[in-house]
Amino acid sequence: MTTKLVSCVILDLDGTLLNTDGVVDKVLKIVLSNYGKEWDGREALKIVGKTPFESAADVVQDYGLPCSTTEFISQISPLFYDQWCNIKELPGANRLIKHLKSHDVPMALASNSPRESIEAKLSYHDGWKSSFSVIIGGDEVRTGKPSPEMFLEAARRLNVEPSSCLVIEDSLPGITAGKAAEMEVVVVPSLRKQSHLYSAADMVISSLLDLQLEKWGLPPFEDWVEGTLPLDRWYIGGPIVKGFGRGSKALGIPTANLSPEGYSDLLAEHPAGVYFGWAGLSTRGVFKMVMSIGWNPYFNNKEKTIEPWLLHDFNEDFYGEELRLLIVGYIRPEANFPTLESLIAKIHEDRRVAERALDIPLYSSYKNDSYLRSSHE
Ligand code: ADP
Ligand code: RBF
Ligand code: MG
Repeated sequence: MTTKLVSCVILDLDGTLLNTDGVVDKVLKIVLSNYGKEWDGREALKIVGKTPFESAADVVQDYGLPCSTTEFISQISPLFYDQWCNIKELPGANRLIKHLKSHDVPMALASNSPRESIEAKLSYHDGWKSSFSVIIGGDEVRTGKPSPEMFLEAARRLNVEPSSCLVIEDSLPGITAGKAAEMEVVVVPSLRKQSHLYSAADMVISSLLDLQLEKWGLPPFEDWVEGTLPLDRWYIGGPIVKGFGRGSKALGIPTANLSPEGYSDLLAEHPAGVYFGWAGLSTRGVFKMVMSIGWNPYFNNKEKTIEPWLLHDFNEDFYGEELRLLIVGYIRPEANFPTLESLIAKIHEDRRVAERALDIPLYSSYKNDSYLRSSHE
C-alpha cells in the first residue's frame, strides 16, 4: 500500500471520534414507537454518515411515517439534544487528539452535523474543541458529504493543499468526499462486515488503536511498550460456560468463555482484537491471560465473543467456576489466516508478547487488584 505524506489531519466526529450509534438507536426507538413502529437498526447502514436531513428523510420514507421530514426532525431534535452528554469517546479518540495536538499537527473537524450540535457534543470532552484549528458543520457549506466541499474548505482554512491532508472517517459518504477532495483517506468503519463499501479508502483499520500515523509521515505514537498498547483497565467476569467446543480440539488452545448475556454493552464498547491482562479463578488463584474479542474471522462467528486463554496448565476443565478478568492492554486487531497452522502460530506469538509484558511493572502491579481475588456471590 502506498500512502502519500501529509501535514494535516481532518477528522469526522460521529462514528469516528464519538460512539454516536447508541444514542441514535435510543432516540429513533422512542420516536418511532410513538408512531407504533419498531426501530430495528436496519436503517443504520443507510443513514450512517449522511446529513441529518437525508437521514431523517430515509427513516420517514422507509417506515412510511405520516409526517414530513421537517416535522420528524422537530420531533427527534430535542431528544438528541438531551443525549449529547451521553455519547462516549471511541477507543483511541482522545489518545489521537492529544497526540496530534502535542506534536503541533494542525487538525480540522468536518462533520455533516450542524455547527450547534458539534459544539454541544464537543463541550462534554475536555480539551477537544481547542485542539481543532478549524471546525466546519454541515450547515456551514452548500452541500455536505459526500460532496468534497467541506473538506476543501477545511484545507483552505488550514492554509494547505488538499493533497497534504489525511481524512479520518467511518462511513461511505465521508470516504467519497475525502477522495473527491483528492485527500488521503483512512476509514475506521463503524459498521462491520461492509468492507466492500470501503474499497475507495487508502486504508481500512479496525479501530483508532491501529492507526499508524508514520505511514503518512506524521509523528508516530510513542506509547507502545514491547509490542503492547497500555489501556485504561477494564473488568469483566462471570461463570464459565461452554463455548464452540473447538478451542482445545481444533487449536490446542483452550479458551474459557463467559456467557454473552449481561455484557453486550461492554462487548460493543471494545473493538475486536487481541487483548491481555490478568485472570482470577475463585479457588485457583490469579493467572496471566491473553484473549481475543470479536467474530474470529477464521471461523466467521455470528456473535462477538470473548475468548480468554489462561496462561497456565490446569490438567482439567473448570466449567461453572467464576472467572474474573482485568484487561490492561492491547496487542493487535483480529485477523483472518490462510491456514489453521498460521492462526495457531499467531496466537502463540500473542501468548509470548502477553507473558513478557505482564512482567513489566506497568502491567504486573495489577495482579494484586482486589477484583481478581474477591469472593463471589
Ligand atoms: P469451549 O468451546 O467450551 O470454550 P475449549 O476447548 O475452548 O471449550 O475449552 C475451554 C475450557 O477448558 C474452559 O472452559 C476451561 O474449563 C478449560 N481450560 C483448561 N485449561 C484452560 C486454560 N489454560 N485456559 C482456559 N480454559 C482452560
Ligand atoms: N481467531 C481468529 O479468527 N483471528 C484471530 O486473529 C484470532 N486471534 C486470537 C488470539 C488469541 C490470543 C486467542 C486466545 C484466540 C484468537 N482467535 C482468533 C480465536 C480462536 O479462533 C478461538 O479461540 C477459537 O475459535 C476457539 O473458539
Ligand atoms: Mg473456548
